[in-house]
Amino acid sequence: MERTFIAIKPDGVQRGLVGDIVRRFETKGFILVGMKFMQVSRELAESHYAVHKDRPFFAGLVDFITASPVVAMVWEGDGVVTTARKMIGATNPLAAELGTIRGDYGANIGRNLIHGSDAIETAEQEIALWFTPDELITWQPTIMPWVYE
Ligand code: IDP
Ligand code: MG
Repeated sequence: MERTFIAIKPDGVQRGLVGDIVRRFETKGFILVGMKFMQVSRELAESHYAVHKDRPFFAGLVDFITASPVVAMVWEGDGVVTTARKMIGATNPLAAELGTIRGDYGANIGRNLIHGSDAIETAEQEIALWFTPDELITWQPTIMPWVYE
């Protein structure tokens, strides 16, 4: 089934939003297949955000992501990549719809709380960058028939 990479950024952890953010994905019906609390190295941060390496905010972004621990996760479900992005909201929290994670809790583009893969191919690359295969668990929640027809 489709998987996506989600990370609660240092601001989300520092602000005590881990439980709320995880709850949103759980109650939506997505399946958690990997999760770790970790300090991000500069090397990992620079690889993860390599696509933005020439942007003016890149250095600040790497400093921010490595400043304090993050919660890295992999979630699974039909359409999870696109739906997770909808749940996360627009990059700038001031433009993000209320009801989204960034729309509800964010007030600044440089402190937007959460990362989510932007496409299935990107998700596969990011999952491979952040997790080893043995850190991902394929399992079937017993509630599945009540969430998926
Ligand atoms: P996304 O996280 O919604 O996919 P991207 O455009 O891929 O947004 O940017 C990656 C991350 O870089 C953003 O989530 C945000 O943390 C940071 N970022 C993007 N644009 C800016 C900016 O103009 N100033 C500061 N940080 C930015
Ligand atoms: Mg992006």
